[in-house]
Amino acid sequence: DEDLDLATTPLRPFAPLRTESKWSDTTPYSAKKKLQSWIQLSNGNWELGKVLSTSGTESVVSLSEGKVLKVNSESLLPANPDILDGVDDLMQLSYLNEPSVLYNLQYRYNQDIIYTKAGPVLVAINPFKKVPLYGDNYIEAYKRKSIESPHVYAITDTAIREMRRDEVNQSIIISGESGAGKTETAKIAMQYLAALGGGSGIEYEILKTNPILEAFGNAKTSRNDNSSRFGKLIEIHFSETGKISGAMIQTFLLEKSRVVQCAEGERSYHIFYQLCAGAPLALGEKLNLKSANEYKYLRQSNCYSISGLDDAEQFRIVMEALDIVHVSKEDQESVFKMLTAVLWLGNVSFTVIDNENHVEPVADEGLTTVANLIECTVTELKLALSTRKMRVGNDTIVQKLTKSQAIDTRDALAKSIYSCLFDWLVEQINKSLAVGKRRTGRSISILDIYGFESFDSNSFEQFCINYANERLQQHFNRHLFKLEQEEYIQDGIDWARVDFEDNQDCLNLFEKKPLGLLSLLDEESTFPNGTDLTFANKLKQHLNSNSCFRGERGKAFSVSHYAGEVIYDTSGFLEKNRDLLHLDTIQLLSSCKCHLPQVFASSLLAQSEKPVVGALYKSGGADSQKLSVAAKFKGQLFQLMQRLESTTPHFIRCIKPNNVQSPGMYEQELVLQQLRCCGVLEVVRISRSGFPTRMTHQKFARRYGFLLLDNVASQDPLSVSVAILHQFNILPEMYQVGYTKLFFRTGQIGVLEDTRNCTLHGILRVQSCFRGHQA
Ligand code: AOV
Ligand code: MG
Repeated sequence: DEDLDLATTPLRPFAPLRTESKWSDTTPYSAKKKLQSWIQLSNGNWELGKVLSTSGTESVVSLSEGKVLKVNSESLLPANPDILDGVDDLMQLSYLNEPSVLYNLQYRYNQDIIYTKAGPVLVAINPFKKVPLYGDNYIEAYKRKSIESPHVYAITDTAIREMRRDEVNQSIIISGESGAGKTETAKIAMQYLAALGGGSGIEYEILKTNPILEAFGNAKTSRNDNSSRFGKLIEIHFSETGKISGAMIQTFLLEKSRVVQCAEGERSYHIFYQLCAGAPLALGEKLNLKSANEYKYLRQSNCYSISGLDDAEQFRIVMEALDIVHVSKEDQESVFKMLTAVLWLGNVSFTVIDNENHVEPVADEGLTTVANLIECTVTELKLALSTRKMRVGNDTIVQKLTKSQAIDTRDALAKSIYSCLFDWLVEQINKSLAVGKRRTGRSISILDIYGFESFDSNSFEQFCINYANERLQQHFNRHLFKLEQEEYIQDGIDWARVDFEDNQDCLNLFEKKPLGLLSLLDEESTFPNGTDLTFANKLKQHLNSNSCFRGERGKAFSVSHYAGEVIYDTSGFLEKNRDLLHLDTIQLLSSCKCHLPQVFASSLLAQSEKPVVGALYKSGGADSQKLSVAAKFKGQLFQLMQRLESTTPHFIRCIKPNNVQSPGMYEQELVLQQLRCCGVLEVVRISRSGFPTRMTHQKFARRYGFLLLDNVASQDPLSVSVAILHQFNILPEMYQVGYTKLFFRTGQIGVLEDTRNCTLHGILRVQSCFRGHQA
């Protein structure tokens, strides 16, 4: 009677080797008395109940508060014995069905234990409140390994150890939906690295990059009050002595449309509100700075503050951080000038000057302030905002702009200034953190990008963000599933193949040439007559047979992402992808006396593939040689993936327990959906039935050979390895010997490591005693 056996055996360390069906231990079992079972209620939630009787296909179950229910026996799922409540690692569960996993996570979450292991992956559930799990005492405890409970500190510690042991660069890859806690998790990991690798003072600078980048790159969205609107990879370098020697930050695609446009209830970038609220009086006067509600760019979304957040105080924190990363006071003032110029640009309005609807900017406070701040003349600014130079044949003619063209030009200028400013800041930070020329050590990279997003209306930004998440998901899949399986097979290990969710089809939908989303977008973007509608129609024409694609009404289409279906509205896609900046605008910036606009102008010119001025004057007057935004983003992502491929990855999956950013609310369905789509359940299933730890015979023999009682120095690594396994009585079912490697079940290598460490320490102690005696 297998079921009863299992229920009374408190710990079932591993599943049978061959897993035939996908969920072998979730197949409905014949309900038995005494057994606790999961019963799904009509609202979709699972509740624990006891089976009172079973007849035919029906069972009578008792739930909490004396409720009794008649259910189909097939729908019951077995529950784990109480002794397994709240285990640290989901791999320890006897029954790995969905309600059991959900319950285990919730059981811990209710006690503010927000971290749980799922085999090699760390699951972090956002508490939406302060939890007492961080700080020096905890860091110290994890460092000394006196706490075992899963934690970001623990996984970061593992990364450091593996960096030293294997001399391989490491990466900590954090993923999860918007608002799930990625950025907070990244900061917690950085805190641990800084504490362990500190000493030179550079670690303090590294931590201070966070408030700066968040101020300039995060904003309140409907999903998250502090949503990252850019992706970030921070590579922290360690010297051979294990100290932090420097760092480098790479950012990905900042959402610049937010500067000029943002949805009701959301905010633009934090820094604007911080500046308006926190600028010292003298600075405010110098900049002619008003309060946030005087600026159209900030007014349109009707939201100025975030509850529980003091923008003025944040501004002081950012200024202090800028000092620490060595941005000079003079440069800081230029930064604030640029920000204020962007705000005032939004207030520039236009009046019609002829009967062809051509316009001219109104010469008001807005216009003059912008000119003052970027240090150009009002006339130059006026011209740049209302005309466009074009080359016709050998002549250059000046074309007047219509109102909508002028507004687009103004907004494009505001967006460019902001995104150039962001890039410039990152560059300054990188200079300050620069790793010395002697790059001998190793690095740990932390990846925190924007999470998967699905709003009521999704545009080009969500398209790019979700594409990036799709790529990252593939990296996760490849690493944890494909590579593992291939390794077993290559090494001749007897192990069943397990299928897993693969998102290659969705990636193909994006990347295939010439008929993929990205290619078609770029193609349409280069057609002078291409519009969002022609783009949408082209997609429907070419991609309808792809199972991940569906044409929607009008200009919309939908994509089945690994994390769910998203409907995209193509409005604005072509323009955002072209991201044209007229040469007039670049020329305006280069003619400014202030040095930042000049820097921006040259970097904008450098971005064009062929910075031949003549070419920029072609019909439309625009720079048509530039790489499209999507193409550039794809290139960046590929580079990122290549970099990550050369590291040992550590994955953290952040989970959002509710959509309202509230503490104590655990919505089962929402959590389950995230667990399913991010592959956590699959990971556990595969890890448990496999041998997650492995080492080559050579390495194993080198590392543990000295522990052998009998001298086998002359023997080959395989014999040494086998001798070690025998000496330590490692049970045969806990390991497999492959052609080149040894494979171990979870936890086995830990025993050997402990013995090794004790022995080493013992030797050291004996040696130091001995030296002590001599002295
Ligand atoms: P995200 O990075 O995953 O979203 P955040 O890291 O910004 O999400 O987390 C959102 C909010 O959740 C934070 O501002 C905190 O209030 C709270 N939070 C997250 N983790 C913790 C924690 N460990 N302890 C306490 N509070 C936490 V996005 O950037 O939107 O994808 O683009
Ligand atoms: Mg974030």
